[in-house]
Amino acid sequence: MYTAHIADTPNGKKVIIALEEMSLDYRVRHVDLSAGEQFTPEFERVSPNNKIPVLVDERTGQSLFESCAILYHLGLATGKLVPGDAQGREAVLQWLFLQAASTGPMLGQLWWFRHGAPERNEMALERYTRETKRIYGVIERRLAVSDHVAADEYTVADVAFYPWLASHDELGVDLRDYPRVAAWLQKIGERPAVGRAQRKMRKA
Ligand SMILES: N[C@@H](CCC(=O)N[C@@H](CS)C(=O)NCC(=O)O)C(=O)O
Repeated sequence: MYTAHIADTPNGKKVIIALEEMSLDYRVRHVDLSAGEQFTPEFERVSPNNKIPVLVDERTGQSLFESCAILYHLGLATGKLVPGDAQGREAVLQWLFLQAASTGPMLGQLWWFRHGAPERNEMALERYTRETKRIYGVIERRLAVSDHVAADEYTVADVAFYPWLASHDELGVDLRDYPRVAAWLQKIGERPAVGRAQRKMRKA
């Protein structure tokens, strides 16, 4: 049994998608970010960077922070959504790092400057829009040579990118410019585990 400490954000969503895909037993604990629950001493003990998500394995007491580390851990623990060979796993890792280090922060900043900032900031909007579109372009080109982000099979790298790239409307990205991303989003969105995760998130 796992406890997933999350909020309804792309980083929270990807952990729930992975738990559903791997048919694991878990419960959700919602962290109220606007109330500052991420800064309580209790939460800081499991998340030193004061961010969701955190996954706790209730059997062993092990806790993990950083969504892509959580996805990779679950993949190795279950043998699901990670390739069986070392080269394939390293391919997955490089895309997970790219997602966590670049896609999340850049799209996250664009989201904030579009929906959270108290004042309109043209320079920030221009900078993060350009970077966001560049990242959609990276994945568009990637999907021209492979059916999935990291490999020819569905892996945790697809799970990591999915909730971020699915936010295209909120980010002002027109998917007609990225037809392969659009088709990939549709295919993943139709997976039963992804549907279950979306319903779980709405209830969390
Ligand atoms: N690189 C981290 C990013 C986590 C992150 O940014 N979490 C956000 C929600 S999506 C958060 O907890 N924000 C609360 C805050 O910044 O105070 C990961 O992938 O887990």
